[in-house]
Amino acid sequence: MKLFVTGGAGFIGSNFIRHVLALKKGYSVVNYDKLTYAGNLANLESIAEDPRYSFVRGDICDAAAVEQALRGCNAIVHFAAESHVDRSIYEPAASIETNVKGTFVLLQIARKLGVERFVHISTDEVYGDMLPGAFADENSPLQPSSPYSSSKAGSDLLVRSYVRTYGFPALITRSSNNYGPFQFPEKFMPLMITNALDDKPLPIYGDGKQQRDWLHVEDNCRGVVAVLERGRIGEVYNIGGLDVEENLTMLHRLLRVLGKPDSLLTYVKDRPGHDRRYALDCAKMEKELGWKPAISLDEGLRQTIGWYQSNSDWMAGVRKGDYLSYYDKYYVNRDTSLHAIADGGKAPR
Ligand code: NAD
Ligand code: TDX
Repeated sequence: MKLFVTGGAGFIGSNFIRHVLALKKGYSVVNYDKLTYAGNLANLESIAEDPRYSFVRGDICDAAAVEQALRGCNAIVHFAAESHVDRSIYEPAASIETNVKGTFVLLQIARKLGVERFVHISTDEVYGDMLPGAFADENSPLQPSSPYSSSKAGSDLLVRSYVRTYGFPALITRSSNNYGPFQFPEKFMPLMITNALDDKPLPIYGDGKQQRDWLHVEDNCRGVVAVLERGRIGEVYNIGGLDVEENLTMLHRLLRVLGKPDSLLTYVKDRPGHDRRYALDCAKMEKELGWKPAISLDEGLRQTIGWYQSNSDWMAGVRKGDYLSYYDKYYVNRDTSLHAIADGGKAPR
């Protein structure tokens, strides 16, 4: 099986490539990635010399480049995306371009070249807010709230239309919040862990009572392989950690494992349109594919914190340049920047 992985230099994609090469002897992987701010080849150092692995730098919106790189591959696992909700609120254009148009380009070329299976990686955010106590199953309505989640929902619908209209062999996974090694420190878990390690404030949006379902990235990778190999064409599969926590509770858990004081916690201006609760019903994955999460939150948090503690070089490599200006603009000067967005203008540079 020759796999074409898009976005393989990002957080989940790089974990997925290492997972597949370690566990699936008959697989080779072409990693196709634009290397945006979130793409980092250092994530793949451990397998860079594996003869079953190759890397092509390219944009999924570039049809000619996709066609050239995709030739000879049997299947696609499509991770590439602008994946951060906050950035999609501050600068929505890139999310729409990559997540919607990029997925369209991939579908077109994959159909032209006769790709046998296409796994589209989506998110629980397409379901929008869940009411207290409620869980989204695969038939729940799509009610996305942010430019990011609406662009992902748009790409899911495009995939669905290709299955229905052209008989294209695609499947969709929708996972909850992933955490684990190699996650870029703009997302909750790595941002809080790395700030806490430096005794910097931990910025909680709004009242911190929003709920998220947390999934270790390794469990997600195992789920994606199950869908790739055994999922039914045209189906959607929810992949969640079955562990829904309030952000504040999660922060306290992190602080306990890190041995850091609660006084680091700081309330900051809320994310506009902030979804209150995500929660997934994952019975289909268990019933059809025998998958359920195997890594408990306690174990996953200890392992993840340990990874950040022992990979300070990796952290120093990503927490510089653009990341520092991003942090400055949206955390240090958060009120001014968010007011400017609310006023309809762009935040000052
Ligand atoms: P990430 O931001 O860490 O990585 C995205 C990767 O895509 C980067 O390597 C980047 O360089 C690449 N990329 C971006 N635009 C591209 C383009 N136009 N052409 C080619 N490559 C491009 O993202 P992630 O957290 O690893 O998420 C991967 C996928 O999983 C995304 O589709 C995301 O929507 C989905 N997802 C993520 C989570 C999560 O918790 N992180 C949860 C559910 C679903
Ligand atoms: O500094 C912060 N403070 C804070 O309170 C950050 C970065 C986040 N938060 C809150 C917002 C959310 O309620 O923590 C929660 C998690 O935030 P993110 O890590 O930004 O994740 P989320 O918005 O839930 O989206 C994630 O899960 C679904 C991924 O980023 C998406 O790619 C995925 O589709």
